[in-house]
Amino acid sequence: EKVADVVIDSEQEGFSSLSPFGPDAASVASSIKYHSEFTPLFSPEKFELPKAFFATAQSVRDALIINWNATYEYYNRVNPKQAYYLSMEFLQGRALLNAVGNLGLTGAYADALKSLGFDLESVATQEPDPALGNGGLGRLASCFLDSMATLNYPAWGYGLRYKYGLFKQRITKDGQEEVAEDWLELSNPWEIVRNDVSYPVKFYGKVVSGSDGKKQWIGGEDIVAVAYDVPIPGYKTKTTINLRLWSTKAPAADFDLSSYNSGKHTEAAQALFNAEKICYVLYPGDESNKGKALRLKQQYTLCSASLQDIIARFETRSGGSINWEEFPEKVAVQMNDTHPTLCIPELMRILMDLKGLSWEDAWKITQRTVAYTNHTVLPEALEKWSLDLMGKLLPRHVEIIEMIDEELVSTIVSEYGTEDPDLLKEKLKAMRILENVELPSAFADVIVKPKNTKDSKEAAQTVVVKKEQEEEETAGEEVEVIPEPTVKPPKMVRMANLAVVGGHAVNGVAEIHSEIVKKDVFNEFVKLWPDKFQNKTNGVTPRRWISFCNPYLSDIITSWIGTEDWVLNTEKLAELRKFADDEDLQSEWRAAKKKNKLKVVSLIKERTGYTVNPDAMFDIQIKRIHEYKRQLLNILGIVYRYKKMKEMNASEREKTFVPRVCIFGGKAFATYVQAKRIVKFITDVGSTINNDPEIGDLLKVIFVPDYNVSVAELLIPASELSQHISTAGMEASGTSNMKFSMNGCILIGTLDGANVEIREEVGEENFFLFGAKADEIVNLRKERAEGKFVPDPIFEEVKQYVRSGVFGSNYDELIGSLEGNEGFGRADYFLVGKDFPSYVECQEKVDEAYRDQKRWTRMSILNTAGSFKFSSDRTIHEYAKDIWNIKQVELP
Ligand code: B1H
Repeated sequence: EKVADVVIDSEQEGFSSLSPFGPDAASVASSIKYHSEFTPLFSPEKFELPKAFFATAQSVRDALIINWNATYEYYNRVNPKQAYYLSMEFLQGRALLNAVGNLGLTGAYADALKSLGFDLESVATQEPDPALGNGGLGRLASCFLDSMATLNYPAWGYGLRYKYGLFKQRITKDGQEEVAEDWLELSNPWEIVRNDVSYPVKFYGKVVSGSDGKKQWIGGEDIVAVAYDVPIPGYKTKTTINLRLWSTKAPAADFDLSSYNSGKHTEAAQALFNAEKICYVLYPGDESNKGKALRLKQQYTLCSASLQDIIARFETRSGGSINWEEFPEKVAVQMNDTHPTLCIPELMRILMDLKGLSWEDAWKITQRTVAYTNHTVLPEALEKWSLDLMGKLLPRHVEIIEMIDEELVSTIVSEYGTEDPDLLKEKLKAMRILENVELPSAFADVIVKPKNTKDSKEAAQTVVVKKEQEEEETAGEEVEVIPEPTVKPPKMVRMANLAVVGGHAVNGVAEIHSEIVKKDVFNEFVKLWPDKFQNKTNGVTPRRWISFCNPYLSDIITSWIGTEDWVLNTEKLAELRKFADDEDLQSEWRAAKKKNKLKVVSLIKERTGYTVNPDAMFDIQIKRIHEYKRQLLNILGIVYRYKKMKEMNASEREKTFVPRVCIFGGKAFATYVQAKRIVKFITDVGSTINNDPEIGDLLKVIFVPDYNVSVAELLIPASELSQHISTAGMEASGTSNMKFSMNGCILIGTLDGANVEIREEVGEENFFLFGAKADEIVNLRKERAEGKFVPDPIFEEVKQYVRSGVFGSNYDELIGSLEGNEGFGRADYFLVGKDFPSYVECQEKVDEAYRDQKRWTRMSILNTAGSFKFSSDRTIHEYAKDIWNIKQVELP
């Protein structure tokens, strides 16, 4: 209980044996007590739950910092090639149980807290869940950090420290309501602010040329990015890597003291606010131009600060003899989607303007350093920035991007020649980085006036329709009349194209997705550079997603396999296969599921007020609310089931249907109107069904508000059926599908994203498949557009039932979007109507399988046993070998 207990002598001990206190419960308890006294968060007299959490976290942090320092020192000494994962999102989830679990101190902390009158689990739930991400993309980044540390890869994450995470979701009678998520309110015990690690970042201004011809960017607005480090411990290793998050502030000189003293207090602090607001929220609404500019500032801040930091480290470790050609041998930068694509022009700028390299050398280095992961093929999600906006905010970067675009045009022209102008035009249209921008002057004459191609027809559509008279005059003639557009389409920068051109590797995140990337989205680039394109099927960390969130199941796995090695070597899970029919394993397996379900029964009661039956099948769909993920298909399936129930008498009903608790969770983007309608509809259906005394426990529909990582950690272990039912070809991978499968949950899904590979691994008889295939979708949409689609009568029946007002009114827009209803929608773009019959039929098969609990448990065991491929350890090994070219470095 004395400070002296935590004194460390690093000189004598060497790094490996450093620990702030012994691993026994008594030492841990004294460290917690020490922090409860000396960490000034709460008034000293109260040692209650919130304070117990902070004191415990501070004590764990001591251990992490020691390992962090040791790791940093060691990397500095051996100077290995290091990978940097740049991401606008990290969805870390709570850190306490993960940290003590990875440190192997769970037992010691549980006992220590018990001796102080607390239990570890309740202490852990005091931690705010930092939501610095939207969904799968951010959570993937966090799983990757866990695997990098666990596998001893020298790698870091770089992101932004948003003051407010993704909004807190409230569910009211009007649907979703968003409330600011002030996760830092009580401070964040895991971060270490590095006031000495800060970099200037600038915006606006102008570019000037020096007498030596060198370009120099003079910024118009200057801010400072400050590093906040979050230690990331590996599992059963001393390696503790870093997640460096940038926060923004104004340079000290920007506080206008004389204005302040003359009474203009707000004006005096304007610059401070302007700088700080960059990191206020995760995804600033970008409907307005100001919102767009802010998001672009965020992206640039991440890229600029991270690269300055990486370069400074490279220079330090080069020890005075800097050879820039070696940069790609020491540094790999992975761009998590296109959000950090400004890395490319920023690295070029730094190398040329600040370090004096030539364009050619800088370009070679940049290309060898960066790589890009694509996470979506939805056209509306492929980022584009207005060239005007970017030109104002980042004038030098736009010059560099124009130059990259010009070199690309040159490559395309020399590859395809100029004989066939139509072909050339097509290639340029697909590949150029700049959109709606004239060809660089050097190429202006290369392309002769095109014939009346499909393209020029498209252009004509945006234009005032030609007079009929004119059309008559030209009918049947070969003369081409290309009308002048009246409104010029906006000039845009296509970030994905820039990322493909500027990086040495491009990867998709599941096999089918990577194929679509190659066949569709970047097909023209694949023809130019086939070797750039790869697949890296996503994975999830088995530490957080089985071991820590599902201790009941983990104990069973360990006792049947005979070792807990499977946490690191997930292929050992396959050994469960031989016990799939063993009655003892089966009954233990079911008992564990039941215990997890009971926790969710309490969660549901607490969050929604509904009481659900733990013996019913738990059927779960949790993910961002999006039309392509088709929560609407799920809820309409439930509505149909309810209608059928209502048509039966009680005994028929019980014979026909397996009791189910259908659980939804997920947030709709605040301005995504249709997604918010879906949330409202689900909750409306829930309030009708859940209060129908005829139905009772046979069917319940629950919307768990404020879905986040912590809620997922409770729901996934408790789930028996989970839904991954996107329109085929639209979900790049999905990662919750992997978590569910690992936890012995059976999937119902389409052949989309990682579902395809999960089904291959667990066996097709252990996966409920339905729906149209990805390669059929284009034709199906075409048929619809041509009015050839004949909806199945049961789809008409279910829509009619909704319209009859059973669940309330006002679903015209929602149901209208599933029909070719002018004014409302996209004529069922996501093919809910097409897949509805096969979905309903598949759900009948689910009921049938569930009735046979032996069969169901076998399927469940075989899911866990077959999920080993989906460990992010496997994924990270692949990135390390195929893209980053980094080696594992174990601390001595
Ligand atoms: C995924 C995103 C995403 N793909 C834009 N794309 C964002 C795009 O804030 N933004 O602008 C945020 C996120 N997220 C997801 O990535 C895919 O939909 C999943 O299928 C995939 O599993 C996940 C991880 O690869």
